[in-house]
Amino acid sequence: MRQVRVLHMRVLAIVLAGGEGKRLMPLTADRAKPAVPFGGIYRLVDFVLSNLANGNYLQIVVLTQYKNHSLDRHISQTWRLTSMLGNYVTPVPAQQRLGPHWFSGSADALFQNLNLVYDEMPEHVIVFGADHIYRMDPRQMVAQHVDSGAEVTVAAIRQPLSLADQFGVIETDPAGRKIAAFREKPKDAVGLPDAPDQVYASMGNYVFRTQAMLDALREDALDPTSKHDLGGNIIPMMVKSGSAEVYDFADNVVPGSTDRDKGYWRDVGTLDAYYEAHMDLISAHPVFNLYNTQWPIYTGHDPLPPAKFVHNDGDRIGRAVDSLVSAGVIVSGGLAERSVLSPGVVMHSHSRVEDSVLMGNVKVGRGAVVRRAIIDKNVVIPDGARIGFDLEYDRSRFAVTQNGIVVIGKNEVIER
Ligand code: ADQ
Repeated sequence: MRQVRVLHMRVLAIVLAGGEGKRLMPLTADRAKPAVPFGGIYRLVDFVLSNLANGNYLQIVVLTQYKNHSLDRHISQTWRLTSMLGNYVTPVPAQQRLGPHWFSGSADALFQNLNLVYDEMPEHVIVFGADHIYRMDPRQMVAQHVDSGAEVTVAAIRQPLSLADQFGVIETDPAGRKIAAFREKPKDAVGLPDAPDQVYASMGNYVFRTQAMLDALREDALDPTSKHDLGGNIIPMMVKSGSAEVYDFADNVVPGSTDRDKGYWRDVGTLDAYYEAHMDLISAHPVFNLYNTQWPIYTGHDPLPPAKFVHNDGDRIGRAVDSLVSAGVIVSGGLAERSVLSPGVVMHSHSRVEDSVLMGNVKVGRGAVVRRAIIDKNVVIPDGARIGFDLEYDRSRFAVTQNGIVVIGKNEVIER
């Protein structure tokens, strides 16, 4: 009965994809954070869009703003749905509809695009972020939201207390799901009663009753002191009015998921988190399983020839082990270990790539060695270069993260 009711609800999905992603620089130097490539062939935005599409929510608008060209192109080319059944995934760039200013925060982005909501007049609106790696069946969250009668439902997951200042932190009433307090990125959070080293963190995914969302956004728009931020202003406002509930991500069951990857969710907001999420993909029993065909992650890329491994002879090795290797890759007498090789990567003789993420068309010269690095598109590593060995030297020319990962930006020219 519950399923039938939920299936017949009119639901509009809005994906917030305007984030600048400052902490992912240089990967976000000329693309929006949700357009950052991930896992060889994907872009970050593909994960949320796949979750919505697999959940059969197929009226989707994607709000973009910052450096949106590659994001708009990716969405328009990859996410073309047949419009015959009224389905669409539409990128909507900031348009200054309400005056000569860009979006000031995520709530302002919604407010400036309310015409999209009026066009559909849905009963409920799903508002999801665009920069997380996870599988989630959004129908289960919508079902709880509809059943409970909440004005807003916020998806939440347990996270380490030490990361509390990166998240919206939720306190529930002792009886369960009602949100008693919501604080955006608090510096003084305390742990949960049953786990003092953990907090309950907002995933930045919300389901709103449409009218409640409209009322809250209008009230917020009139407040000159507001930052017009969903986590900072709208959700705390709705918590005060007493009908905000939490959806526990631990309850979400995705078809085909294993004990190992159930409940997997990564905010890849920093370079180290982005790197670690890649390492989660590559082991023999990955913590995040890209190969779950019951809940596929969709994307699109050029029709490339199959990956090829040559020159496995004498003192040369043309091989990749414990790695993800995309189409169009040529490993010619080089060795890749525990790495992600994106389409068009070429490794030449005697080269080695270890524990690294190589994006599209990276060329690794003869005898070059790359260790613990993220190399953005089109970079050419010269013959004999060594990346990731002398971090002081690397720091003088590239970004090096707190954990010692060397990051080389798109198209950068490298001297040996
Ligand atoms: P943050 O990710 O820090 O925290 P924010 O920078 O607003 O919040 O980004 C949220 C989403 O909105 C991202 O997908 C981003 O791309 C997008 N976005 C940001 N500004 C936008 C704009 N002006 N227009 C369109 N899209 C925009 C949020 C919540 C926290 C929660 C974490 C979980 O505020 O409460 O814990 O997400 O990662």
